[in-house]
Parts: sequence; structure tokens; C-alpha cells
Amino acid sequence: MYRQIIKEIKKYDTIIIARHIGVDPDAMCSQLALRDSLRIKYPQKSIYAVGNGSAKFSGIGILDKPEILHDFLLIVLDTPDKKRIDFAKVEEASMIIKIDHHPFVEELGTLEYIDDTKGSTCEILMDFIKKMHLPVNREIAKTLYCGLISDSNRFLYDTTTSSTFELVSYYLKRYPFVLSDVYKDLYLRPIKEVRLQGYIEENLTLTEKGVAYIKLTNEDIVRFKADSASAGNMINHFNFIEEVLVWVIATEDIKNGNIRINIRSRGPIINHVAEKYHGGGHAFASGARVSCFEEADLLIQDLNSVCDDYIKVCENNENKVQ
Ligand SMILES: [Mn+2]
Repeated sequence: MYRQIIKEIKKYDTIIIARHIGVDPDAMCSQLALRDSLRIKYPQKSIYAVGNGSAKFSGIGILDKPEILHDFLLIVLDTPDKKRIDFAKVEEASMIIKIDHHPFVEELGTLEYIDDTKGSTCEILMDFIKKMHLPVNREIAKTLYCGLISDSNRFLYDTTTSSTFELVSYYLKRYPFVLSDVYKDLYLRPIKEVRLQGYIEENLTLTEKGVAYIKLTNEDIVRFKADSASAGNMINHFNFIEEVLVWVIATEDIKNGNIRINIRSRGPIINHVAEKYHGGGHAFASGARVSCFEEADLLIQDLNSVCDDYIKVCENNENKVQ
């Protein structure tokens, strides 16, 4: 499959690399690393990484705004479905290739490389770039590591395997980038965010079945001088709380006129609930968009039932063991 992808890349003079809406570091790092590597390998081609950026991730690199495009290859990274691609001209592509680590949702193109056992799209690309002998420099290696670190939450999840460490070791040995530079790009944050985090911690509501949630209105966001994206991105700070199985941040997004939902789980599978509410994602990390806080309540109720089922299954299993 890797070879077929390279074969298609060779055919086109113009290549667009896109990823999902609501940019995150894995999505952005994967498109920048692939772009920069292909630009070195094929200097005569026009290769662009597209989509809306975010001030928060501006340290990672710069996206492109290409103007007129015709007969181009579209490579979609880190995105399982068409509606979540952050690029308006998907239909105009001569061909679409998908490389992704999300569970399969729908076919986008004729060539799809999906490995949902991997913790990040950057990890897939590390393997792809290495095996296909594509050019790498210190900056590209650092960018790939940055995406891997962000999606794996610093090797926290079981998607991290010996091959993850082997790939990291391979790149770090050959292109020794400075680890603390990566963490600065990812984790340095203003105190207003820490204060908002404190507010969330103080005000989480906990259901009987282990769903913790908070609803942040636009007023809350303005009061903490934050934005809905950075509030939602705090979701990863609430893992490993004894009483909490699933946690949700519901943030009013007046720019888009809806409510942004971020969900994480440390047991129950949640992506089917996110899909029911116009979203999706991974088994334990998903997002959705709902029209109002009342709809968010319905989603929270559904998550509560998922937790209820999960607790019952766990109890049954325990009984069997005894
Ligand atoms: Mn990802």
C-alpha cells in the first residue's frame, strides 16, 4: 500500500494535504511533516498543507493558502469522513488518498491506508516516511514527534507499543531535535487557561454512573478570556479521577452557533454516542457538535447509560472470577 501511495504522488504536479476541522497537533503536524518531506523529495511539484490554523498551534508551523487549483491529488490525513475535512474543494480533486488512525467511517478515495491500532497519524507517517526513504531533517522529525506526543498524550495510552518507541528512537538518533522545544510548543499556556481549568475542576457535575460534565457558556469563556477551542482542549487534564469514568466539556461556540462537545473515557466506549450527535472519533476520545445545551443534556444522558452498562458488565465479570 505504501508503494501505491508513492506511485500516485509521483503522478501529480499539484498535491494538497488536508486534515480535519478543529485543528489539533496530530492533524497539523502530520500534514506539515508530509508536505515538507515531499517538497524536498519533489522540488518541482507544488505541495500545500491546507485548512484553518489556530493561534495556539502557530509555533508548530505555517499552513498554505493556495489559490487556483486544477488536476490535483488530495491527501487527507487524520480524518475518517468527508464532512470533517477542512478543505472546500474535495470534489474537485483528481484523486483522493486517505491516511488515518481513526476507526473507519466512510470511504473517501480509492486509496485508503487506515490503521486504528496506532495512537496518531504522525506515528503512521513515521513508518511510511522511513520505509519509503522519504527525506527527513531535524525539523520534520521534531514535527512528527510533536503530533505523536500530543495524540498519545505522552505515551499514556495502550496504543503505545514497542514499535512506537522504536520509531521515536530511530528518528531521535538520526535527527536529534530538542525535546523541550516540542513540549514548549504543545504545553506552554497562559495563566488565564489555568484559571479556567481551576473553574472547571471546581464546577464539574458528577452523575451517579460516573459521568462528569461541565457546560461552559460564552459568558464563562469571555470571563476567562479564553476561546471555545482552548476550553475544549482541556479535556485531557481530567483523566484518572476515581469517581469518573467518562467526562465531558460542553462549550458554547457563538462563532459557529452551536455547542462544542469534547468527551473522554477511561473504560466505556463512547464514539458511537458522539456519532449519534453529529460527531465521532476514537473509542475513548471523541467530539461532537450539538445545537443547544438541552441537546447536550441528552448526550450526557446517553453517556450515563453507556457507563451504567459498562459498570454492570464489569460487575458480572468480577462475579465470574470469584
Ligand atoms: Mn490524530
